Amino acid sequence: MRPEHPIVLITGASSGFGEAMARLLASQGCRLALGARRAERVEALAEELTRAHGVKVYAGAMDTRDTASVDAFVEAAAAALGGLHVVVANAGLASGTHKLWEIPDEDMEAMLRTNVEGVVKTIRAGLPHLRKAGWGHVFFIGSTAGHQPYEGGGVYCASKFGVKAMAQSLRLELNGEPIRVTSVDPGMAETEFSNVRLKDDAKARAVYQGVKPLTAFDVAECVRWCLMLPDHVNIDEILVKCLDQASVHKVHRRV
Ligand code: NDP
Ligand code: 8X3
Repeated sequence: MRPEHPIVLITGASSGFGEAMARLLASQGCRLALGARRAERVEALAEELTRAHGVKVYAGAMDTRDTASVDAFVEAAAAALGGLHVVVANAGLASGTHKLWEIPDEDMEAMLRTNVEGVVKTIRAGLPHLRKAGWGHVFFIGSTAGHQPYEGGGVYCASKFGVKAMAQSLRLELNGEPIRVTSVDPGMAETEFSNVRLKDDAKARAVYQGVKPLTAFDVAECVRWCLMLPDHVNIDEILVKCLDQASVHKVHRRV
């Protein structure tokens, strides 16, 4: 049975969706483990949330591309919090908008290692704790890019199609165990995502010009809702876009 206040581990909690999930779930009384490479950000967030909501929050540096770093973070978090019920494999990024024939190795490797390998490493480390707890929920953060490819996004889209495949495989593999598997797949949302991808703040702002995009809290709310449903309900996948985005290629702009 789902505990009233599940213990939730979130990767990529230093900004965007991960930070918003931390804020929302702390307000619901969940204990949290927050990881990212920028330790100072997650540590400050942990302090703030503990002060505001009186919940226990473990925070630490971790790099999802590195097995030892992920394993150490997950073990320390579970020890500090008394176990884990939920893993949110959120950390991810896009790097550049190169066509397939021109993408530098560095960008390709950053996306595949973080969005595919990092997700595997996170879930592989977390799952024994969910099994031990006797109840669990694994969240993948996919994307519309995992449903519909677009020019300049070949490798990012491949990584998010990969996320979809992993979520579907894991759900089959865990069938019969008390562990839910959900993929939340957002469209355009204004976070640090485009700043990281384009490495240019003005260009990043232009992505959302004239549009009312999703916020990080809209995506966090999808996670909260799936998590709080009765035990026998599993939301496999949520494809969530802002009203202005009818598809990857059709976005209404007020200019
Ligand atoms: P942000 O850039 O705001 O957040 C990304 C988070 O991932 C940061 O906390 C970052 O922390 C962390 N991260 C990146 N690489 C690593 C790593 N190697 N190890 C640990 N943490 C890492 O973007 P979003 O919140 O938008 O992105 C979150 C997820 O949502 C990603 O998987 C993204 O692909 C996906 N997504 C985003 C959409 C959007 O339009 N914004 C739409 C659909 C999906 P740090 O740099 O401190 O390590
Ligand atoms: C992020 C959304 O459209 O930039 O996954 O790929 S998009």
